[in-house]
Amino acid sequence: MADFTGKVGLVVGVASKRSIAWAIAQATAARGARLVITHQSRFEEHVHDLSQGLEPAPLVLPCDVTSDAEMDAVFARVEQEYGGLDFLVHGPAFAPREELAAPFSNTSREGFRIALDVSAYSLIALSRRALPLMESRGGGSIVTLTYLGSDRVFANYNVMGVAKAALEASVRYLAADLGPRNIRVNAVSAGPIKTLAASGIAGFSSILDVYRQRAPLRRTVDTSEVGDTAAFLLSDAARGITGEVLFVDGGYHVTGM
Ligand code: 0WE
Repeated sequence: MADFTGKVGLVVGVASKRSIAWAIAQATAARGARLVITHQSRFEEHVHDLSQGLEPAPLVLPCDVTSDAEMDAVFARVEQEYGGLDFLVHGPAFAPREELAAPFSNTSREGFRIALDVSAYSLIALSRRALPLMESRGGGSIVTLTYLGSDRVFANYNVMGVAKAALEASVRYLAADLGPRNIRVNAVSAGPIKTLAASGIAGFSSILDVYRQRAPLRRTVDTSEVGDTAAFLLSDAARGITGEVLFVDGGYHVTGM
C-alpha cells in the first residue's frame, strides 16, 4: 500500500474513535504521514486523548468550520510547523436535528443555511486555504466524505441529502479549478456506519439492515475500509483520479429492485 513517508496531512472533523475521519487519520499515519487533526471544540478532550495513541503524535487543534478566523489560525499553524501541505481530509457534516425528522418540505431557511455551510461550503473554504500550501509542494490531494442520500431519497436524510449533492458538485468544480495546479479533489461515498453522527438517528438500525440484505457483499462496511480507500485517493497511487465519487458501500449503490 502507498507510502506517506514525508507527507503532511490535515484531517478536519474528528469527533470520536468511530469517526470516518479518524479512520483516515489512522490509515495515513500508519503509512508514515505526519498529521494535523482538528475537531469542533466540544470534542476537544476526546480527540486529544485519542490522538495520543497515534505515532507520530499529531498536532491537535480546534476548528469550527463556520469560523473563518479559526480556519485561518489552523492554516497559519500548519504553515509555521511544516511549511506546506500534501493532503486534506474533510469530514464535517451537520444539520440541526429537527431537520432530520420533519417532512422535507418543512426544511427551515436557517436549517438549510447551517447544513450547507457546515457540510458543503466548508470544503471550498478549506481547499482555498490549502491551495498555497499544496502549491509549494508541487500539488496535493483532497478527500471529502459523502453519502448516497445526495442522489437518492432516504427517509429523514432530508436537507443533508441536499448538502451532500452540493458537496459532490463542489468536488467536481474544485477538481476543475485546482487540477491545473496538480491538486486532486475526490469524495468517498461510504455506506451507513454507526458513528457518533449516526447515533440517535431514528431508524438507523433498519437502514443498516437494508444494506445487509441488499448490498452485493451482503454486509455493511466499517470505518477501516473507508479509511483505506481514502488513503488510496490521497496517495500517489491515485495520481490520475480527480473529480470522482468512489463508493465504499459493499456495492449497495449499484442495486435496483
Ligand atoms: O451524513 C450522515 C449524518 C450526518 C449528520 C448527523 C447528525 C446527527 C445529529 C448530520 N447532522 C446531524 N445532526 C444531529 O443533530 N450520514 C450519512 C449518516 C446518516 O444520517 C442519517 C441517515 C444516514 C445514513 C439521517 C437520516 C437517515 C439516514
